[in-house]
Amino acid sequence: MTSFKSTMQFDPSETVATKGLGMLPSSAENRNLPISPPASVKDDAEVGKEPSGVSCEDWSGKYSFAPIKEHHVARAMTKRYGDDLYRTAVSDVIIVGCGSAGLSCAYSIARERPDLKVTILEAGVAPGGGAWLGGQLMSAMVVRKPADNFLRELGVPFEDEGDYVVVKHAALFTSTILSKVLSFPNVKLYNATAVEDLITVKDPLKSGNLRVAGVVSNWTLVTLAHGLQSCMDPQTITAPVVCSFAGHDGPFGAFSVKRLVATGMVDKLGDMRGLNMRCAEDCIVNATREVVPGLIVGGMELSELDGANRMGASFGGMLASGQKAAREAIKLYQSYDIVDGEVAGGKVTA
Ligand code: AHZ
Repeated sequence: MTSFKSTMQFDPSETVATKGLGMLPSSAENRNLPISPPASVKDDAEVGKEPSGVSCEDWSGKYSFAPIKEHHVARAMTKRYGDDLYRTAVSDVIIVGCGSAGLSCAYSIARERPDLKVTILEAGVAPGGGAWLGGQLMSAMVVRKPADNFLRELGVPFEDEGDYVVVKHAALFTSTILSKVLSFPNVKLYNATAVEDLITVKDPLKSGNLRVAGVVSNWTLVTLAHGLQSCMDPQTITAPVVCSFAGHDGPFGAFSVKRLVATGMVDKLGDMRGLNMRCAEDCIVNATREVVPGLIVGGMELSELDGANRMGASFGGMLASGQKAAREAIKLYQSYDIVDGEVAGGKVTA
């Protein structure tokens, strides 16, 4: 604790214990902390001066922001978050997990069907899953052909190595697709938000069957706090189609397929097999499908359901699995008669 300068007056007679705040400075030296501003500000008269009300991009020491009040910021965020929650409570497609497969799916649906409300839920603060790096914390991302076509479509540059291409940094792929996904007006991403359960209802298309009709979610911090306190009731988002790309097993991984087993909708998991780069990617892409009514599974989550091999640091299969899931999701959506955001039956074709 050397450089933190507080505007709080600190009473030297108060100890950390009496304050009850473990993070306050406690040494004698720190009790006489200087009051802001930082030493770099030369003129004390400037401190606390109200802004002129005019924004000015003058780099000669006169840069000044347009005025703001604290509640403007608070309301700018809460109003939009509230509006988003209200609007997406009934979505058209929900995507669970925002790694390379989930992002590829979101991009492909949002681009193809700008009229559909696509809602993504990502448990982590940073969307992107494992696709910020290649393998073993190395930068480059390997993508086997023909998934290079998708990179071309996104405008992600790569080096062509013959049967595969290499993006110089995985983060270049992830930041590019993420920026495109978030720019679509029909996409909402809730990050730091975990899917805690699936909504299951009677399937109007097949009597006696259950279908997945949405997700139950909570801010991830609240989900994790369940271990410490009693149950905290969650939120719901419904949609005629849910696509899950929660990755292979891990603290949060393979979430939806594990839940299918727990609820009896699927007998058991096949469990991801060892690495076989030669066949794993074709297998995941070709098997990406609706696994129970209303739920499409792709990416590495599917390997846990099907008992398929992993592929290691080769990403074409994730991109193409997301693309395939998008096609399946649009096909499914179009096949439904949807009333008030719910599947009421199959579409009657003339
Ligand atoms: O945080 C998770 C990650 O960002 C998120 N996620 C998992 N459970 C969730 C839940 N609610 C919300 N309950 C959840 N989000 O899902 C994302 C999964 O991303 P990923 O990169 O782990 O999976 P992917 O299938 O998109 O890509 C896998 C990449 C791999 S793993 C692998 C190997 O191990 O061999 N090879 C490749 C290419």
